[in-house]
Formats: sequence, structure tokens, C-alpha cells
Amino acid sequence: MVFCQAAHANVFVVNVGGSAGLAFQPGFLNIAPGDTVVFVNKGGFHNVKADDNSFRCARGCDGQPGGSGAPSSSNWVASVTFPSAANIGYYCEIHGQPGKGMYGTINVLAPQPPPSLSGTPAIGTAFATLLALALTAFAGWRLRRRV
Ligand SMILES: [Cu+2]
Repeated sequence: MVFCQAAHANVFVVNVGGSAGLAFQPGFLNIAPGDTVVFVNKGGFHNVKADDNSFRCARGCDGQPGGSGAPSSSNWVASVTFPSAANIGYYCEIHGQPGKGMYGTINVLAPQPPPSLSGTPAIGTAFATLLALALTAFAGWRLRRRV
């Protein structure tokens, strides 16, 4: 199960600054649990900090070996993996604050059950009923012919 989830995990890129100005692009992202978001500084003095303080990244992330979430103007790349469903707001400490200025949102959506699971049994039951009716009618027709 864990291997399967990892195999289906996706990677999303969020551009930081650069030609987008003082913004994250895309500023709103829908992802699934296990997916990774890679923040890429396209230019400017920026970092990425979660509203709930769950991460702070720039040249790596706080708490990672050799990582630092302090704002930096280098061409940094930082990746954050989101293991479970949540609505995560984040911002640049220099140009934004939660929900204002240079900020963004990552919506980690819980996996939906496949829609075919609810539809298939109903179709199967209807088909079985039709088949039973047809067999009964045929049996009745054969019995009447013998008399
Ligand atoms: Cu910034």
C-alpha cells in the first residue's frame, strides 16, 4: 500500500517571485496526500513559511540537515511533501503574511472513492433480474409447447 501510494505521488512546481512579481505561481494548488511541492526561486529575496509553522524553506528547510528557511536571493529550490489531507496557507516572510501580499494556498485533498464502485452493483442487479425474467418466460413458453 505504501509503495503504491509513493508510485502514484505527483510533484508540483510553485514558482517564487521572478517575472511573476511578488507572488507565488500558481498561488492556489490542489494536490493529493503524499504529493510533493517544489518551490523554485525565480528571482528576488524570498522564502516560504507555512501559516501553521509546519515548514519554513528557502535554501532547504529549517530542521533539515544543512537547510535554512531564512529568506535568500539565491536561486534556491526547496521541496515539501504533504502526507495528509489539510489546507495549508503559506507566505513569504519579506513580502507577505498569512493570506496577504505574497502568499499561497495548498489544498491537500483526501482521496475520493472510485465512482464506479457505487454504480456497478446496481447495473449488475438490474441485468440479473432481466436475465431471470427472460429465462422464466422461455421456460414457460417451452412448457406450453409440450402440452
Ligand atoms: Cu518575497
